[in-house]
Amino acid sequence: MDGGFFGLLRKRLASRMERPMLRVPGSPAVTYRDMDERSARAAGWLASQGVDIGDRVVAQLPKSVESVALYLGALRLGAVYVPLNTAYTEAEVGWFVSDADPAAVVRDAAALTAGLERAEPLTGLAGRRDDDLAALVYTSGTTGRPKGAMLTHGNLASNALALNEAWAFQPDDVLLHTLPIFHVHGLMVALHTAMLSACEMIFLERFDAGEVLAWLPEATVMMGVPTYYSRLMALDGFDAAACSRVRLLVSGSAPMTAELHRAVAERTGREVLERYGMSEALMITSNPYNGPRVAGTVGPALPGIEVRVCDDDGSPVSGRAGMVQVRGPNVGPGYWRRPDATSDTRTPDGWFVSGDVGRLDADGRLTLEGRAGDMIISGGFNVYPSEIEQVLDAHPAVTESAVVGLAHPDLGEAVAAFVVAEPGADDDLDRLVPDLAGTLGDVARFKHPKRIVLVDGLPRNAMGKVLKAELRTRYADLFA
Ligand code: MLC
Repeated sequence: MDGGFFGLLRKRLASRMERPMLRVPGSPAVTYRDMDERSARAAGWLASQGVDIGDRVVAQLPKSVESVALYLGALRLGAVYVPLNTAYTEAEVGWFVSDADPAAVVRDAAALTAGLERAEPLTGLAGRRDDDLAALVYTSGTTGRPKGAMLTHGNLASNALALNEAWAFQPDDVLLHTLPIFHVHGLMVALHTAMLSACEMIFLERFDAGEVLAWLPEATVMMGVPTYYSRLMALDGFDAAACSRVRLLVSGSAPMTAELHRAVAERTGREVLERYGMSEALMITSNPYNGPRVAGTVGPALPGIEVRVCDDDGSPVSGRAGMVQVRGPNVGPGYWRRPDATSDTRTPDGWFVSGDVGRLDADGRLTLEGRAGDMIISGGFNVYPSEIEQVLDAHPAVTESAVVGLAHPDLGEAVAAFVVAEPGADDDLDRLVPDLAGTLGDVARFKHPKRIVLVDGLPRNAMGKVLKAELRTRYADLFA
């Protein structure tokens, strides 16, 4: 594949360059040709800073026309784009930068804008093959530091083509784009899929339910995490009239409850299409565009992708729960500079072990039933309990802590911490909770516990292991 994913975009867009691409409220419309020129400038700007083919470019930037241009410019130059959540703290960013070992770190939006204005455009495009790296997307793990999930040009291209077809994108579609673009959902699912058909995107910097509702009548497609839909449901105006042009509502990144699925359908006459994916393998399954979208399931594997469910000894099973495994052109080559972690997630016969527990029914539909580890998905962001527990446990007044995800009406799941104080700390208990919150200063705020509960002890099994399931049951209504 000449020119990698950017080359594919170029081919698909060749006859449609004058079409509008991004409509940012209050700014002039950006056409596909404008974006092509901006990406050439971005490539030139990066090259002028010494970025070469294969070099990493770390970006922690607000969502903007310029940050899209930087992403496309990096692809065009053959560099490897490393997007970071804008909520990450200095300490977190410092760690990502040391791991990604980049040739450029772009965090200053004003400097980026000024750089693009000055830069000499680099109009060519680097020769990239399917297996050349295009991006690193950081994900944490149950233990240890975050890992960079590597994605190749072939991964991006195959997945964008599969989704573009499966979801029937047409040039006259208008995508309401309100997701952040530092994760695969907003960047690779939404942006790529729409770009392949030269669609227009209403490009909002962040999700605000009222603003989204105001734009919805102009959109034909929206993508979001379940929290977006539950927040829209809280507004009376979210109804069939607001969705009169909408042909597709997609949900992903976190499980949507069957109840919310039904409520949206009743209110809008549109059945949300739920799909399943992850940074390491992009999109894996999708409910059908034509055909029944079953609430609570994530549908069959996308075309060209295989999904199986295996029991503990690795044998495929059907109709009962097991570990979800994936094979196909969507699966990335592993974790950046972490061959150990890569091989831990591969079976001997080359399947990617997702870490999710699910069940396949006779016609190949997947239903997710939980995760093997205790990862929390809060409002579509992953939070790893061990990261928070380590910080809490380091506090001198804390004997031990356990962090779990509990049902939350807005975020789906929210982070809760259960803390056992040191015996001598009794006098300071009133101060302990705010003090603990303060010690999390180096951790992005979305990961902070929404509640810290002081308890006398943690429930344990006979082996001494903390029973998180029991905490989840006992405190199920904490956020109700
Ligand atoms: C924000 N906050 C969160 C949070 N988002 N807390 C817990 N979980 C979250 N997801 C906190 C902030 O830290 C802050 O806390 C307060 O909420 C207000 O911040 P905000 O930025 O104004 O919040 P808001 O705009 O309401 O954001 C909520 C949200 C956002 C749901 C709109 O989180 C969001 O856009 N989520 C989408 C995530 C996403 O794109 N995931 C894709 C992953 S890709 P304080 O304490 O400072 O006041 C993937 C693969 C796949 O998973 O298959 O898609």
